Amino acid sequence: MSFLRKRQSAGFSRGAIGRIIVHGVACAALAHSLPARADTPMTLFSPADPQAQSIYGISLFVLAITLGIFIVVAGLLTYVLIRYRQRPGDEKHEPAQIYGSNQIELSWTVIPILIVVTLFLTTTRVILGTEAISKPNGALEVTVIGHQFWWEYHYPKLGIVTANELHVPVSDDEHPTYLEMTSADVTHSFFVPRLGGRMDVIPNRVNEAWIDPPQPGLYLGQCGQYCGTQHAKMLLRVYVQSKTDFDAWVKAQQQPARRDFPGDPAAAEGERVFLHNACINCHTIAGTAANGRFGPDLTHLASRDTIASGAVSNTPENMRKWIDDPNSLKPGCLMPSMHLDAHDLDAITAYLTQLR
Ligand code: HEC
Ligand SMILES: [Cu+2]
Repeated sequence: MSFLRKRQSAGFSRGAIGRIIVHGVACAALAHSLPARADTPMTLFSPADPQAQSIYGISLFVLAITLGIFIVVAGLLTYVLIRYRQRPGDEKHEPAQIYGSNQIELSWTVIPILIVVTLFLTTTRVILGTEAISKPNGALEVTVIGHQFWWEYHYPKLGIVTANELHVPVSDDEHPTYLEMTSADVTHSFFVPRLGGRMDVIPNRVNEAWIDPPQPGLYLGQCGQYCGTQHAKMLLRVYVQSKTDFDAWVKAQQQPARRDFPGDPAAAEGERVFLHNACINCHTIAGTAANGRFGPDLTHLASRDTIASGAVSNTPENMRKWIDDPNSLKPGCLMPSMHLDAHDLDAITAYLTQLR
């Protein structure tokens, strides 16, 4: 029994109707035939945690009802179009004109009201059911801050700050991950389709959500709210790890940045160049004088698989290209080109690739 299932009295997908619909709708057949691998790309049809599952259940329910409406309306329309089409000799007379039928008017008023009330109640039940769950003591807390066009993550109790790639432990009964979310500039939306719901990230407001993934793996997401030029490259990655892997990651992230580079003069030179450039106004590297907050924390940059919010993979070539001119990889992003010469570019790249 997972965390949600144990507590959520209103879990829609657990209900009998939910099960009937899940197995009854064509989409469900498609979804169930999809591989349940944790590293599948973003898909709405393969929910991986209980909250995503109950949202999936309710969406199938809504889909089933609207499909029913579509079939009835389109069916009647087709029938009437064919049955009462114009035939030779019809030009002379008008069809019978019918005014005011109580039965018909009542039915097209009452039936839609019932449908809307049903949709409203079932949806509310799922929303309240997931929101009512109180935070267990063992929950991992993460603060998510949306920026144009990247994600900042703080683990307040662990003293970790990182960007774009969120690491969380596999959720056993008592260890879901609570996300407190806000934005540094405009409205964004934290959206990892296979985990939890989609939650807007709004300036001057804290929204809460939680994810509860039972399987390790990589879950992809992206900003779900248009937030500017590079909205489409505001990707996010959630690494769900076993308890041991997660603890090892935490340990590594808690270290200050590497400062000595024996046998690697390029990296040492890179550190010097970095610390004497405007980079430090926007970026933090823990343990150095760099403590800017405008851009992502770079303390353990090399431990990430991607840079620029998932836009490109973290290779020395991409890193150099990025520092040379970020706009070549992410046009419109908010890091300016520093117009460094080749020597400085090579040195900073050598330095940053050492920050494991
Ligand atoms: C005006 C502020 C600013 C300055 C100055 C700046 N950056 Fe950035 N930097 C940013 C922003 C904002 C991002 C995030 C861009 C995005 O992903 O859309 C970023 C992203 C990065 C990234 C990718 C980080 C990641 O985790 O994806 C690297 C590496 C980087 N900057 C290095 C540098 C270096 C090296 C310098 C100095 C030569 C520098 N930056 C100067 C604002 C700045
Ligand atoms: Cu965004």
